[in-house]
Amino acid sequence: MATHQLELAGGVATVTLDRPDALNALTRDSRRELAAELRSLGKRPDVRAVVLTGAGRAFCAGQDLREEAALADVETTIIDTYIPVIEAIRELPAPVIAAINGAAAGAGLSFALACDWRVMADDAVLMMAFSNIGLVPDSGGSWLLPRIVGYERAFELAASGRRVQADEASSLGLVQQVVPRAEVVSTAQTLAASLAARPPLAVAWTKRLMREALSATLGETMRSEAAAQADAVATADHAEGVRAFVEKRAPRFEGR
Ligand code: T3D
Repeated sequence: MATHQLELAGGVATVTLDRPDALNALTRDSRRELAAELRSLGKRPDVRAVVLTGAGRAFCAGQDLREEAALADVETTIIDTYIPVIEAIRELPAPVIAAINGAAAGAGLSFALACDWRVMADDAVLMMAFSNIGLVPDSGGSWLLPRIVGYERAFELAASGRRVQADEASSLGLVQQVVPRAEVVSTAQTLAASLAARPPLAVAWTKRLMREALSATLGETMRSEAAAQADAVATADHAEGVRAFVEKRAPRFEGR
């Protein structure tokens, strides 16, 4: 049985984790299938934005604590099945928007934090659940969280394992929008559609530049920008953008 669903509409791919009876908790298979799906979407020029969400009342409860194989060879499991999901989100050229429809806990929260934008349901909770069961953050949680909220808040959230409600998540900058639960996916899809109408190469290169800048120097970043700008200037979308500006009309970007 499929562990997620995929819907494509107007350049927007919506990936829905689909194990609602287990709060979309992650199994080896579900992680492998999700990483493969995201990598495959990354190769499709017709996919210009991705929404990641969960079926039922949760976004993702992290590792499925009832999966029998869970504790076997954890280091290899993390390297082989968790990290590829995070890397697929980060390396996907199109923006990835998390539509946090319900609880996001443990690695499920790490998946959301790896996304480029987060929309959260007003009754959802975020939880660095790892320490509640004697574990440490994984799937990039130790790297992502301090970069979003600063070291002290990240440490407190991870060490306490407490629930973070939507208003606090918003004030900490953990999520960018809070909306009623019934609107969380449509809000993310509307934003995704607006991003899908933007010049896809410029958006993809902007994502890459800013991601890389998080662990690069100013000098390195400015040189990467210069190289990317040389590529951007040569695109048909740049020519179309300038033409549309001069002709006072909306541009039509084709991704080349
Ligand atoms: O081993 C390795 O691979 C290492 C890597 C680990 C990565 C990780 O992600 S570790 C973190 C694992 N996740 C958690 O510890 C989260 C556990 N869940 C919760 O804290 C809460 O359930 C939630 C905050 C997610 C939601 O709370 P709430 O109050 O809305 O729901 P609930 O009543 O706690 O849970 C509802 C049901 O879902 C319940 O089952 P039941 O009693 O109705 O039969 C609960 O056991 C089940 N459930 C929730 N989370 C998980 C789960 N079942 C399996 N695995 C889960 N992670």
